[in-house]
Amino acid sequence: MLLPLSIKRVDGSFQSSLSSGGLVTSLSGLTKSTEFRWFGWPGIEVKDANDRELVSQSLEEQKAIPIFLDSDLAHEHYNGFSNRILWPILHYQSGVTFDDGPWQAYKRVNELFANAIADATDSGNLIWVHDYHLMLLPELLRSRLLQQGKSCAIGFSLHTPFPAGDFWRNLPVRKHLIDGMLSSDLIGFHTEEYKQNFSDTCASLLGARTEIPNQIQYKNRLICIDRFIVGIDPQKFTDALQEPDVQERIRTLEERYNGVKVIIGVDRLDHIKGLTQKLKGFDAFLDDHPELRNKVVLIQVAVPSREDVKEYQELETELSTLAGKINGKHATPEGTPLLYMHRSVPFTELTALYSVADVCLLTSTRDGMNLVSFEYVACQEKRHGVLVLSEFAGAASFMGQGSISFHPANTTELSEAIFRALNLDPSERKKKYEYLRDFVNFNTSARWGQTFTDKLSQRCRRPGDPC
Ligand code: ADQ
Repeated sequence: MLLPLSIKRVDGSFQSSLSSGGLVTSLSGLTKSTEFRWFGWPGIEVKDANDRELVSQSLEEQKAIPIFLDSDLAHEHYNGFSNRILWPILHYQSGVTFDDGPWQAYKRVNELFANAIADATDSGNLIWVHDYHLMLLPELLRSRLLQQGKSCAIGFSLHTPFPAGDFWRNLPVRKHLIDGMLSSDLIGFHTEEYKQNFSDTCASLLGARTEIPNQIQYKNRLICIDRFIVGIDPQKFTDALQEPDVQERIRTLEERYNGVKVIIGVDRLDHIKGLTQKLKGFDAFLDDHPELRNKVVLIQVAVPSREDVKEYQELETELSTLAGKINGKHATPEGTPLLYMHRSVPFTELTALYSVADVCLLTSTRDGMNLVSFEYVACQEKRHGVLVLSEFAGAASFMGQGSISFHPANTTELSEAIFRALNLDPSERKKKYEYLRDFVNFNTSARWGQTFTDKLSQRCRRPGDPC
């Protein structure tokens, strides 16, 4: 729903820059191979008509078209419903309270998107809707296009898990949302499991027919569903590693950590990333292996995220406290075992950190895919570092053979997984690494986008054909 760009007012004008996050990473990779226009909220309130024109102009070069929203409406939609109600349900978090106000804002924003996109679209265009913020959009869009006599194929991609039917039922508006999605021609999920959960839910909640794999029949329409492997642009990382400033930074970090094994973690500061579990697991590992004191460091980058939401502020407080306790318990005059960085780091630093790390530790309690795992692999050609990946990250369903898997809430298992990763023999590391490298290099974001849009244009040409 947000444009993949942040807008800033500078000296009476507006400047845009690319924002961070998994969806941005995958869609940016796609710009190499596909021509498209982005529609989305620019992230700031712009009331004045002249200013709106300036914002539109500043986005023209990136082929981005702003959909302007009042800040209260945007806040209720984005933080109120999408991130406080829908996001936790999609990630199996219990204790969510439903409020009608945010739900009305969610509906309104989806309507505003439908109006803007329908007006700007020509018959025959492919429309690709992204993520949980816009689940009602396919239905609203289809009816507006119909009113305007336009015919376009609509695709929808969900970047989060889709939970098992019984969990999804917790949401009072559960039927409206999947009904909205079902006006698409093609719906993409990250894994087979999410796809199957969605299909089962459509059958049980809406009575849709789902006997034929990968297709749903509902309200006299045929909707195709499939799994598409979202990826990154690995070349961007291999190119960055050749840059003199990145190489210099790698040398500095290697000197600094000479004789010390580095574990890296990079996550948005979000409950689903299992950061509390990660820190507790690392604490258990340090308890279990006093002989490794001063020989292992965990560098955890926790990228600030959704800072307007109370639950995220509370999580940040909890993590800083926990990080302090761990260092208080295990630090020596020679050093601290945990470097907890609550900030965004520049791309140069990110690639250097990925490159010098012996292990990448990702502990998601649930995660649609997890692209950090892909990025780490893309930076490890020389070192053959080990990926320790929670079984609850979507990526684990493809990367299992090349990584070490564990249950994030089991601190003993987590501690053992870290120990195993640090002690894996070079031939096994190489074998695992090569498996992951081939997977990441094949399943690029460009391939993901191409596969999805090819299939969507097929639906456009032959809507009644089986999927
Ligand atoms: P995210 O939850 O944001 O994405 P993830 O897939 O791990 O999670 O991607 C995070 C991205 O942010 C990575 O590409 C990373 O490089 C980038 N990033 C991290 N720190 C950064 C920084 N300081 N500056 C800029 N970029 C930074 C959601 C879902 C995931 C799913 C993706 C894609 O939650 O499960 O994999 O979308 O579908």
